[in-house]
Amino acid sequence: MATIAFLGLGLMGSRMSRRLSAAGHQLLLWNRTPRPELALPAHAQWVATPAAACRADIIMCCVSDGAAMQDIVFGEQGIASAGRRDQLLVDFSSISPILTREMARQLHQTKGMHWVDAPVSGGTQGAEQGRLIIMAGGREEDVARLRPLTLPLAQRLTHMGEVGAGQTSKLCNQLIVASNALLIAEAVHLATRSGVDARALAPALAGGFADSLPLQILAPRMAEGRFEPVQWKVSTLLKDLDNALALAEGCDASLPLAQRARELMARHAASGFADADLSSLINSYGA
Ligand code: NA7
Repeated sequence: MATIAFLGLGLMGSRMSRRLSAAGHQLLLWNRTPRPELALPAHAQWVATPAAACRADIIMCCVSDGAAMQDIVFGEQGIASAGRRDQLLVDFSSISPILTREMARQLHQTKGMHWVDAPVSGGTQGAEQGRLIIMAGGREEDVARLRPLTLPLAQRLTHMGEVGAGQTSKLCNQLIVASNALLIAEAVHLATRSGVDARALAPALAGGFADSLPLQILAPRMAEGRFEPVQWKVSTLLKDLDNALALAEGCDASLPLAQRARELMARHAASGFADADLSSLINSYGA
């Protein structure tokens, strides 16, 4: 079994690392803020810095955004200060494909390390159950090295192309999730205002053309005003929409719906809901 370093134990990383440990992998764990409340899984030990995590065979990261990846890779005591030739860095975070390509190039040039971007979809529920889907970008041989390690994490890993292609695919996923979440809030709002019990929507629409995992997860929570526990942060979707719009600008793609979703999501985040669950979007509709 490979020794795996896992950096970033937030909502997703804590669940993913627990599944890797349960599958028997030796783990080196690091989180920027110490998290003593997280029970240390079997076969795991804490390390003090990202650099110290580099004694693992493979380094996996799952942090908030591109700035966080820059910190843990190129910051003081970062991965770049201790990484070794042909060591593999796997980034499960969702960040910009443009930044991904730049960081991967720099890490390869200075350290000879290889990068696979492997953002995931499926939320905390998918992470908990090992049912995530992974969209990977990187060299064929690096993705092949990663694939067996993802068995406890994901129902599917698809190799989408060169470094950055995984992140681009994840942005496509997030365009659909963000617009869908906003439409679900509108549907719950319309049902409620017009006198239909919105709690009945998700079971009624199950299996029809409008059905989706977000509908099944978000609609009941919105209808009942249940926003805890946080499963998808509003700020996470906002970051993804920003990255998608920046990518679109660079390749002359037009994304009018994503543009509108970004405006609505930004307004919601600015009214105090940045760290709230996506189900809180219903509050923007006054019911
Ligand atoms: P969370 O639960 O908000 O967790 C974010 C993690 O990222 C958490 O471990 C943070 O550490 C870490 N983080 C944030 N900024 C930094 C910096 N600057 N340096 C090091 N570590 C940092 O997010 P999720 O688990 O839901 O999502 C993670 C990714 O998967 C994200 O890209 C999603 O879009 C998909 P902290 O505990 O705050 O010290």
